[in-house]
Amino acid sequence: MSRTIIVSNRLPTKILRTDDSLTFQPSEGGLATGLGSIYRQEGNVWVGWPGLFVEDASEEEYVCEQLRQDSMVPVFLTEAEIRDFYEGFSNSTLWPTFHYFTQYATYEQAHWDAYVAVNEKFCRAVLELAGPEDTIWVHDYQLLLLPAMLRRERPEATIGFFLHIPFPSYELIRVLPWRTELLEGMLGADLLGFHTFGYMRHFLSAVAQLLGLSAQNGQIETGSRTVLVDAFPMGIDYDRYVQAAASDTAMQHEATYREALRDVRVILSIDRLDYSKGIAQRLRAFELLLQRYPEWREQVSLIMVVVPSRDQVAQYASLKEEIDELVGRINSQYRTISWTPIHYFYRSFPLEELASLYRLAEVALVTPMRDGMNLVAKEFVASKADQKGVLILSERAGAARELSDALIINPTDTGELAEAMHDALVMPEDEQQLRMGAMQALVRQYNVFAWTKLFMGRLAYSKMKQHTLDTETLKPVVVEQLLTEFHAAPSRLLLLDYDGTLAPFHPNPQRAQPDQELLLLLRALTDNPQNRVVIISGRDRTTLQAWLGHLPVDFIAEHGVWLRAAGEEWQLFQTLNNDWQRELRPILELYVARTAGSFIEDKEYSLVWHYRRADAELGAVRARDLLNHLTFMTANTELQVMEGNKVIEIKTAGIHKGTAAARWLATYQPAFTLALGDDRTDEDTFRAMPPEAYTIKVGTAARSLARYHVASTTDVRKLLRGLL
Ligand code: GDG
Repeated sequence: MSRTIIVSNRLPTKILRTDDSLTFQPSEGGLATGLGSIYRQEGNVWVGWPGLFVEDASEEEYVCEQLRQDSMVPVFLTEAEIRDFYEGFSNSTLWPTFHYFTQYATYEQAHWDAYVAVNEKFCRAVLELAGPEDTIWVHDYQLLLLPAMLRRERPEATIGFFLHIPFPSYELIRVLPWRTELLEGMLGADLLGFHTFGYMRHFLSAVAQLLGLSAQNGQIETGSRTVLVDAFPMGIDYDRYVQAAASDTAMQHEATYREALRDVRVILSIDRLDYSKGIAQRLRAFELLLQRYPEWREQVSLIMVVVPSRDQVAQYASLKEEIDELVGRINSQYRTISWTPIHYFYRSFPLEELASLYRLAEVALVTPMRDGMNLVAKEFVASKADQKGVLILSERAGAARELSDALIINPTDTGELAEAMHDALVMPEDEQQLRMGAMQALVRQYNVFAWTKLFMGRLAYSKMKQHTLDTETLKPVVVEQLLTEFHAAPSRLLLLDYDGTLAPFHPNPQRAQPDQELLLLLRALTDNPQNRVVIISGRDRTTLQAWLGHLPVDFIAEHGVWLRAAGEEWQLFQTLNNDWQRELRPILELYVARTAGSFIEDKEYSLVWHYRRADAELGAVRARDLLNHLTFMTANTELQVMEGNKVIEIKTAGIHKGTAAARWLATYQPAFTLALGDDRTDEDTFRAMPPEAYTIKVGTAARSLARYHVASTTDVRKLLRGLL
């Protein structure tokens, strides 16, 4: 039976050591509350840290056994790992960077090393559990490297990844010394989920800028797989909050609080202790409300719950001091014998007590500086059975994208926030109900079950899509068959594309000259008189001649325009003219001027605009523009506009690698044919091949006419070495 293995840093249960026994408790935090309701279904398992340092093997065994009964598998971490991996890299490097607090970020090599090591530890734990049919769902910023680590061991596995915090602009990501490894780590997944389209856009931009991989419709071609990227705003277990708010316990608590508060109106805020949550700014705004509108004094109190979190990280300890100091100052200044402005709790509450606070409050203040989603906002909405109450929500919480009926504010604008509190307190009941009703409909429908279903559905779809678009991977059995046929054949034709096939791309095409290994390989292949090696390239003949002309290889240059058999003269495929270059070159020059880093390559019978060195996103935009422009200019002419790998080429229609390759096939009538290529222009070669030929696409597995595919130029060379 296939099941889902959920992997996150923390298990949804935390284990506390009390005197001489261990107690198991549900852990707080968005992920635990969100997925806690669903993971137990259908034999699923949750892998993560149980929040305890085990003392000996027997305790470890006991914990494993207890957790196993609740479908959990612990990954035990040491104190040093928690210090360097969790408090260090996760919470002092990634968390501040991803929440736009780079001033708090540290960059410690030892923390990075621990991050790699702990991700590996998780990898081993998952591999031990996961069967080939299982789906692995990795969560959050502590495990960014895990998808690629799993992929390395299990190339066929189904792996999803969801990021619960914001994905920041490329400008912040680029600051990280380990940015490439982190992005590559994430790309090991088949599906990458984010809360909002904004985060997803930032991720795609970072991948384009830093890894040079562009995306279309949220699909990234990594070279070996297509990775789907999408936005899935996470929901809550709606009914659970409705029921908790309606429970007897919640109502009893509410009654007790109400009695103590008398008729004072309540504004509520609930967060983990974190600088991203805007707690201090919120306190200042509340103070401003009391200054600007003295009539609210003794009428309104702020109940502020701050759940202790990460207090081992220095920044959190000083934030705690700042909050303590602010609350003390405001309370001492405004309080009266019978009224406390701020009721401040630095601890966590059981769910029913939390629910009673949601019931009690007329206004919820959810005003983070940055927040991936923020589930408290949705829980407040779900708890309001009578639809009375107002949500004040930061525009920088992911939830603001959905909850547009909240009062949306900029959390740094203290004045705006104070005004929003006032507006909320005077909002007519029918307007409150209208807004709350609309938000409830949304939060009810897009609950955590819908979220999981949507994510899992897309993950299955991405896997299915990979398979239907795939050319078959060149597996060892096929290689064996290929070698047998090759060695048995008296004459063999090898049609080899150059860039991206024999040699990797270089930002400057003129620097992609063959290395020693390649030259020796081609020399050895041509030493055997049974082999005919044809370099079939879009490059100009001068370059090919200069780089490889000393070898007894044949050439098809400029996409079939120029041909040369080994030891003979260059000849044109047919008589051609290039007068059109005079008219079209100025257009390309315009695009060079508008796109820094792009340039023109002149060939005798074609023109090429290269944009590999341009800003990735700008390059893609300009390429689309130029394509439209040229399609218009070349309509009803004998010219053809082709899109290659970060190039756009104009050339005479009807002459391509395929027509030229067909000439070689007709002349030599080889007993064995192998064609290798990486981009669209090589599809013409593949199309011209007889069905028994071995056609192999290099790079992405996306749709190709080739029968097989290999990942990289390294694999190509390995295959060719096998022919020696
Ligand atoms: C991360 C992202 C994203 C809080 N106090 C108590 C308590 N809680 C529960 C809340 C809520 C959860 O903790 C907090 O979730 P948030 O979403 O507000 O924030 P993070 O923990 O920072 O979570 C966040 C989330 O992941 C999910 O993707 O929304 O943006 O930062 O469920 O109710 N629960 C109990 N007692 C408390 O005192 N029982």
